[in-house]
Amino acid sequence: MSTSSDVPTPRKNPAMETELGEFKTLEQFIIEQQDQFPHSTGAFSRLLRDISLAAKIVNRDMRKAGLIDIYGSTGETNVQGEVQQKMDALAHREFVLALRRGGECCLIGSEEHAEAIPMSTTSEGDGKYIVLLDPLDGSSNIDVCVSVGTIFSIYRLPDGYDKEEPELEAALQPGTQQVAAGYVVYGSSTMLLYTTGDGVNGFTLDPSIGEFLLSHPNLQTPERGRLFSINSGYYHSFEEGLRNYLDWLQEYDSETNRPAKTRYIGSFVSDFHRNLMKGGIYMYPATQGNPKGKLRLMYEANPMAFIAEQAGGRASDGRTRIMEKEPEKLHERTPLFIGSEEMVQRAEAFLAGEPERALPDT
Ligand code: AHM
Ligand code: MG
Repeated sequence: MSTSSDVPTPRKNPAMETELGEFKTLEQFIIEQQDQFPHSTGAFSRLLRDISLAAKIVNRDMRKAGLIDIYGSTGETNVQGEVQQKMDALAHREFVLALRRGGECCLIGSEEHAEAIPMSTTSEGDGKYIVLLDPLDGSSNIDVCVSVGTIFSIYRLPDGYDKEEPELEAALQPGTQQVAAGYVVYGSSTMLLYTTGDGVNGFTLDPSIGEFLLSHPNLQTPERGRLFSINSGYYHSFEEGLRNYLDWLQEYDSETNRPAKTRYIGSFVSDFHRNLMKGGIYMYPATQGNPKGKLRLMYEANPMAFIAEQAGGRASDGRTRIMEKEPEKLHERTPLFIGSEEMVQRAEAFLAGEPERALPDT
């Protein structure tokens, strides 16, 4: 016969509930970071809060895709000549609204808008930041329930520009000038990762309390990985060095843990995020259809390069470090090789026609 002492104590079910106090919220984390800078005005913290708020709204809407009318295209094409999805337009709108309302941003560059958008804000904010973003990367995947994301990059308005009417040139800064960058992946869970140049921290959205909670502090990516992500449908238009690298990855060699494994979702944020966590390389090189690569330097390559480097990884266009490229246009494209340090270095060696080139760590 059972006694009261046999009754099992209810155990916390981590799948159902988040213990308050167990995790720091994004807001708490931002304020703690801000406190390290005694002269900080809090403007940057408010800017991050505005971005995370827009991300939560986009997340909420996306979770209802299929039930409300946000599937499919708007019938318009964006500045790159690509079909604009309804969710692209909606995400763009939410981020612009949140940033305008917040008042800390004076200029937005968005993949979904041909021109840079001056905020001309009348609110209380300082308006000294420039935000460049891809509001919804991989949006053609929404209709089939595949993970998509938002990518953002933050710069300071350089001296000499008027925050009321900043010219587009103010946004054309190399990636090394970023004060912060991050992304949100709307996947099986929703995560926001960002860096301010002092490591990478990841936050997972707890939908029951509507807060991003610090789940992945000081994230580091493996130096070597086993995953490679590329659209190999374009194999025959790749340059010879790249084809040789892909062939090398697929050879059998137990000592170097080959063959590597292919993983390609076709949603850059999701491919990048998986490779960051597990170790791997993402490549979007020049192809016949996109001779300068497909991804955008300012909205996709620079922010992810900042994250990759801060997590111990590497990013280049195959020859030049991404963050050192001088931008000429807001919407310019670049080839991109990004991920685990050793894999990106080896890709660069193959592209240079020197596959045997000693890598610093081998
Ligand atoms: P998007 O920003 O318009 O969504 O385009 C970028 C996307 C990336 O997410 C993805 O990696 C790539 O395009 C896929 O291109 P492809 O279908 O040529 O492989
Ligand atoms: Mg994109």
